Amino acid sequence: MKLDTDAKIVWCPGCGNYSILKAFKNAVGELPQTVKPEKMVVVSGVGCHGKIANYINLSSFHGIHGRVPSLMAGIKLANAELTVVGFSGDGDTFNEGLVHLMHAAKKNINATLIVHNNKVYGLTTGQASATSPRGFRGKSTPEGNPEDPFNTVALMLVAGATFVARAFPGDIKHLTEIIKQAIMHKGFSFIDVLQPCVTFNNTWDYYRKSVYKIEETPSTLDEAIKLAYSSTPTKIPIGIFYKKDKQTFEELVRVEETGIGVEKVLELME
Ligand SMILES: Cc1ncc(C[n+]2csc(CCOP(=O)(O)OP(=O)(O)O)c2C)c(N)n1
Ligand code: SF4
Ligand SMILES: [Mg+2]
Repeated sequence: MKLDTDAKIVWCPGCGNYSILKAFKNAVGELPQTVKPEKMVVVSGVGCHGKIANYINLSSFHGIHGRVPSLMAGIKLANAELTVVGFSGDGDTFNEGLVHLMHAAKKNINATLIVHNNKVYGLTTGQASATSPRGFRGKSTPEGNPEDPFNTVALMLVAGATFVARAFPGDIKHLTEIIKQAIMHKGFSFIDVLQPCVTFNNTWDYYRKSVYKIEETPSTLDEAIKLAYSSTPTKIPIGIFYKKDKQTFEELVRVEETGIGVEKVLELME
């Protein structure tokens, strides 16, 4: 299936988003035939990353800021047969939409979230986000960001995500493999992508020198959290931090299987 669209790509030349787009298209092409592209839905948020929905020839929903995880949940509850992949930004996910993210992970919605974590608000031209490093100088922090960033992987592990990974777009093959595994995982899959923003936070050289591949996925949550906190500015693990089998929210509340009515679903969603 042709995944390209006629839309003109407007990302800055050299933006890490191109590699995320390429890795996703590769992944879709390499998925088992049981995953049908016509049954896939792409959801995107607000920010430079959000335009990705226009560049992929699959059904899509370009949502509002911070609500990608909620849209993913709604789509899965309406039709659990769909394969849902969300693309969101760091500001989108960890500032505006943090609560939505945490609850989608807690519920173990069977969907995949790919975060374009460029550690800056790209579309609004360079403000610090909740993942910007301390000292980051941008439009909103000209003297340097006084705050420490979230440890995004640890946050997702604690929230209950059942597949947690980090990747770097400089290694498209590795990113492709992780996207494939995330999509095939039954449960909430989170991929933190260290995306360079060439215009406001150009981290290509920095990440090329500092990322290293995790040799073996930790077998316990404790070990995964330790690995998440082992990251230093010069040694950043990429790969799969954690993977666990657990019943999904859809399995627990699907009306046709459980007889639970829509009122109960709404109550559980509160
Ligand atoms: C509710 C709401 N608040 C704020 C904005 C303004 N806004 C648009 S994009 C953006 C941040 C984008 O940063 P990020 O999510 O990191 O995406 P990027 O552009 O870096 O891909 C903000 C604050 C908005 N569109 N909607
Ligand atoms: S501003 Fe940054 S994130 Fe946005 S398209 Fe340009 S390089 Fe990419
Ligand atoms: Mg961003």
